Formats: sequence, C-alpha cells, structure tokens
Amino acid sequence: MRDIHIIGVPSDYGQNRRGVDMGPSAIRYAGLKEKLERLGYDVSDLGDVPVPTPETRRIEHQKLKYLREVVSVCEALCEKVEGVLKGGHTPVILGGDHSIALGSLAGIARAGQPFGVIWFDAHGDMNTDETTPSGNIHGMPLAASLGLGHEALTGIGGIRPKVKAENVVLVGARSIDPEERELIRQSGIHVFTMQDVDRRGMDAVMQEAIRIAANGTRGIHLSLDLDALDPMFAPGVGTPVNGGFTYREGHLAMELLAASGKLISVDVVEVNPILDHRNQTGRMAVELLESLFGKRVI
Ligand code: EXY
Ligand code: MN
Ligand code: MN
Ligand code: MN
Repeated sequence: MRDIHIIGVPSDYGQNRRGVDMGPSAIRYAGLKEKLERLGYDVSDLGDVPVPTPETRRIEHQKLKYLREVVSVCEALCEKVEGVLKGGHTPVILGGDHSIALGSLAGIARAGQPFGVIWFDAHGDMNTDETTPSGNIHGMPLAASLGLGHEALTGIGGIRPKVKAENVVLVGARSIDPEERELIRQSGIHVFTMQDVDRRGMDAVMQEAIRIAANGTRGIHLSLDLDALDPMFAPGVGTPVNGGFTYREGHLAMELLAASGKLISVDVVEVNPILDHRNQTGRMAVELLESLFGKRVI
C-alpha cells in the first residue's frame, strides 16, 4: 500500500464566505489520520501550505477576486504535491475552497505522469474571468486546469493544460451558469448530471467515469467537492445546491474508485465548519475518504 501524506490548505480566497479556511482543521478533528492508519496506511501529516494573511486581502480584479492570494496558495501547493508524488506517496489535500485544486492539478502535472480527473461537484467550476457571475475563483479551477481563462491561473505550475479534456469527468452537476454551459460544451469534458445518475445509477455512471479518466493515463485524481452531496448530508458548504448525492451514493462512488486501484491523489474541498452542524460535513468527508481508501464492511 502506498503511504498517505496529508496536506492542509486553509484558504478561503476563492470565494466570499468566511470559514472554509477552517476546513482542514474540521477534517483533522474528525479523525482522518487515525482512521486511515486503522486501514493499514502509514500516514504522515505534512501540515498546512502557507496562506497569505487576511491583511493582504485586496480585490484588484472584480472578475478574479483575491487573484494574487489564490496564485500564491496554489503555487505553494503545487510544489508540495509534486514532491509527495515524486516521493512515491499518495497526497490527500484538505481544503479550503475549490480554487486550491488548481495547485493540486498543477502539482500532479509537474510530477510528470499523464492523469485523468473525476470532478465530483454540484457545480461546473468551468467559469473564466470573462464568464464568471461572481468573480470567485473557486468557480474557475477546472476551466483553468484545462488551459481556459486568465493566464495568471492557467499558468500555475508552469504547465498548460494540466489535464486533457478527454480524461476529465464532471459528476453530480446540477448548477451550471448560462455562459459556463457553452464553455463546458466546447471543452470536450464528459459530464454526468444528477439526472444521469438518477436514470443510470451511480454504479454505471462511476464505472464509465473511471474508464474515461483512466483511458491512456497513469491514474485518476479525485477532486471531491462536498457540495456534490445533498445538503442533507453535507450542510456545511459555501454553495449548497439541493438534489445532490445521497449518503450511500457518495460511499458507492468512493468504493468503486477504491476497487479500481486507479487512484493517485485526492483533494477534499469546501468544508465550512461555520456553516455546519457539529462537524457533520467534516465527519462526512472523513467517512468518504475511508471508503476511498478501501474500508470494507466485511
Ligand atoms: N458558478 C458559480 C460561480 O462561478 O460563481 C458558483 C461556483 C461555486 C463553486 C463551488 C466550488 O464549487
Ligand atoms: Mn513515506
Ligand atoms: Mn467545486
Ligand atoms: Mn461546488
């Protein structure tokens, strides 16, 4: 079993609701390290990447809010992820809002192996500075990782694109902006909406998603946005959207990914303890990670 290296990214610069910077603590307090060790992994917690202090918080671009801070966090995360992968370990990256995934994907790309991505999310995260309705960069990381949008984001880690659209699968989409829809269509990524999951079932959708992301690649990065789950099971997220995955659909998806043996890295994002109830969402994140790393009933 490859050992696991945990990296915390306490950043909320990709959006405008305070609290998601405490996501790494919430997930740690839910017992992540101990529970993965109980599954037999050797787990090292590398601590947190440096995040600029709020004093530097300055909006220079209304369409790319806190750009300087997001880039600084993602460049630091990119270095860490590259080092963990080159050391033969599995990075488990704790957000923080979803803008950090730019750093994760840059680091995997810098490690040099072609990879696929399963992007578990209620949203598309496929906006650019030209299409964004909010200016929040957590709505842009997937587009930027594909090389779409402002070069300050697409150039993170010095690799563009970080991943090929043919190996990217968005699963759980149910809140896409009008202009974002066009970008998604043109990009060539694969999308399974909640209707696809309703009609075909999570088993069929995930089996296909794994096939697509693994096709011609060394493995799969899972970008797990807790808002993919229904707010009933993950209330503590910054942009909740009704009609998400059930508790079991979430676990089945993780169990199928575990069984595929294709996982190379994972980021877990958007856990906001201020919006949560008794760390329900932090605990949900840890439970999903246990399933992702092979926890079995029998
Ligand atoms: N599409 C909206 C925007 O771009 O502002 C909402 C994005 C929410 C992104 C969250 C992390 O998934
Ligand atoms: Mn080690
Ligand atoms: Mn997201
Ligand atoms: Mn989302």
